[in-house]
Amino acid sequence: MRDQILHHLTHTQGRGPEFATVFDWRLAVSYTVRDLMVGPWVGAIRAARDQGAKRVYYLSMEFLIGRILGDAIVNLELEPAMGRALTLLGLDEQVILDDEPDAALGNGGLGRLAACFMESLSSLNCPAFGYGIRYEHGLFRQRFEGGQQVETPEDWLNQPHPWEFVRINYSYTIGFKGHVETVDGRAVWQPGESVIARAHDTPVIGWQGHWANSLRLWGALPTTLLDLKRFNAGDHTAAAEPEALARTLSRVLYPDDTTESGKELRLKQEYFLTSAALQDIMARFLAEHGDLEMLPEKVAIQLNDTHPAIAGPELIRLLMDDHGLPFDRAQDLARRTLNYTNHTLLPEALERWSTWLMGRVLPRHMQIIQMIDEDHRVTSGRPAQVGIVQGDQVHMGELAFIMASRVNGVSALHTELVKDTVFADLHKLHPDRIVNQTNGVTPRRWLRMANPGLTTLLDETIGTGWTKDLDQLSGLEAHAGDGAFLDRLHAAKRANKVALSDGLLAGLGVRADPDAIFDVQVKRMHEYKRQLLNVLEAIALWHRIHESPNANWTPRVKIFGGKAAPGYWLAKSVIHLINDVAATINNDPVTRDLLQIAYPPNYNVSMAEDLIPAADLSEQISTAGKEASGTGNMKFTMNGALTIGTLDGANVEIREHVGPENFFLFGLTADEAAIEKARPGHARAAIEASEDMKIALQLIAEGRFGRAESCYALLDRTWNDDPFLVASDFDAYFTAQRAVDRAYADRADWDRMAALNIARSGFFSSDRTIRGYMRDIWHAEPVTPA
Ligand code: 6GP
Repeated sequence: MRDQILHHLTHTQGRGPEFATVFDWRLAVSYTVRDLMVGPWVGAIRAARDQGAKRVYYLSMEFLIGRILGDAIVNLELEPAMGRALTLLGLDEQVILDDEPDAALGNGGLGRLAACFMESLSSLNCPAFGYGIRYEHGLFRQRFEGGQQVETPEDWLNQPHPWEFVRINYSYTIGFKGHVETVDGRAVWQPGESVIARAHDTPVIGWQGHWANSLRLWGALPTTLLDLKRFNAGDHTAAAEPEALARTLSRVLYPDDTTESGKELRLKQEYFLTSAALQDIMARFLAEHGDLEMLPEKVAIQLNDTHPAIAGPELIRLLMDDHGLPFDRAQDLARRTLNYTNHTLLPEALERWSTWLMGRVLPRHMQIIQMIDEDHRVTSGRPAQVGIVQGDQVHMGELAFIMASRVNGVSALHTELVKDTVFADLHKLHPDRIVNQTNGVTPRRWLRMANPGLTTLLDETIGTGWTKDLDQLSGLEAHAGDGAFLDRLHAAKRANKVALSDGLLAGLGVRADPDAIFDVQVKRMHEYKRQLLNVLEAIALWHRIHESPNANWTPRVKIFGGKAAPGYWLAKSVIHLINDVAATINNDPVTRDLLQIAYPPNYNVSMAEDLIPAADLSEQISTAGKEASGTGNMKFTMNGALTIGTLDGANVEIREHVGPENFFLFGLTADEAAIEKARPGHARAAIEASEDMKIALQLIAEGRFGRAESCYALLDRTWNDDPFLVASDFDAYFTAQRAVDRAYADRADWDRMAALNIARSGFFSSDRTIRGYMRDIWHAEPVTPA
């Protein structure tokens, strides 16, 4: 290992050890590890082809991968050899690992789920490709200035990315605009613009290195590099225009989470990904099987939300216009090949494009969409309001549904709500189409890699088998009454808390006592996720401590993390409020040993890997009915945090699995929330009824935490509208938090509950989820390499 690292340092990086920087070493280490991925990778691709296996294709506008090196070391089981090699070279492993920028090609849950799925697909030997866009700039970096979020561009590709292989021979032309002609009775689309999509492959290595699939990300290139005529005429800037135009397609990730952006560039990005992926899929399929009728038998395509929903019309277009199939055959084959996952019910996230824009950017697809819509109307006898094209809008949800074999929700509750709300009419027409696949997360990254202390304890207590069969964690049940085991569990958690306190939190100037409750809410900033409820509780608690400073308070460190979409000013004003409240409370001599608030900026996958293993309490407090599933909630549970949460998304299933006595439940149910929201004056009535809530709002309005003006809109919305029922749930939340205080004070009992949370978290492995997709949706089988 040491020699390989030195070899790559010299021959790949072109550096002598005495001149090498951390970056040089990190690349040399990465190439050394990558070398070990290539064998299984090529073997997997060969085995899938030789055995004529069905392939799974996961189309996603987002892959929120994070760092790759540490994960690859874990999956290839290179520890402790790597540790020894680096010691021999005089290098600090943590410094090397931390040098890698996060691959942040996603916003939040949907993108991180895609990354967990890629890892599980490889760990389960399921032949698969992930298809996405190779954004030059991933999710923006977040800083705080005067407590307010400031965004700066992210530039992970400013340096060589050691994990990818550029495939110049896998390039496809992607057209836009232009017009459609009819030649010999066949439609011929003459695009007015085109770009090249070029493949960049990253191997995704599965657990124990038996299998690796490809994450194939498309970069955009111009069809002509340079307008030479203009260049020679001296107009150098204009000469580069075609290049600049094409490159914008893969330049930036849209920073919206669960909101639709409605921009022409976004539609073009979605089509760019989808068309490149489908052309690639068809090329591979046709090389292996001549017969188009075999498509559904050999290809399963999963659409990660509606972002790639143009796949329906695109696949029909390829089958009709390139391969000469009639519409009915093409549509039938496409539908039997495609599936769609819905990730949110929020109305602002349901993608809609004007027929005008769709017709202008993708004229042939607009025709095909109308054919699909008309065919569906005739064959299903559907009511008028159910169509894809409604008025002058193309509804991508309806399009995805109508063109899918299976439509799935991401938790049991969410799937029922999908049936009852957004797709109620279509569900009645196609009662077997909607199925549930509750989300999961990969235990390799989120437990074995992120929490080495707990991993050692687990390995020593129940063996290492849990890593690939997370249900084996149930073996811990037998130890939940064992004092020595619980002491070790406590010590492992405490060590993570000390590391967090001395590292990230100390860097922020927050004094975090490792024996306080570490209470963590990390996720995108969104009104429905109710970070506002959490910070209002902090204010009310602060006030209560002041009223009786000598009461028996349980010390608490509240930790927030998350980014707001740049245009989402309400979410941004919550960030501002949290930072202002922290500045006041953290320096209060009366309460500072009892309550601290930390909001480290730029929450990302790497920060999650530090925060989650150090958490005692997981905040999952969305308004019931709004969080489709959640996946952070599962990571916390696996790492032995207890949850305070509503009956929302996968919280419902987490509570069922860990047992209601090991979960702090509060708040309205989804049904109750819907009724409460419809009640006129609910916000004001709830506030009037809650002393603590009233005081918290009053302290903000008085300017106790800095300029109150910056909060007026927020206060106004809470008083008059409160669409996410912060006020209605406030007292229940406050009371549940006091139950948490009491429970935490009984250390042995808390540790026992934490142990049971871990022991019963096996269901939430993404391996279980992927097996469910393979069985119920893709009808795909694992493959053994030769
Ligand atoms: C998220 C959901 O909000 C979250 O509840 C779920 O766990 C996650 O998807 C994975 O299924 N949705 C998004 O991130 C999103 O952008 C369009 O939805």
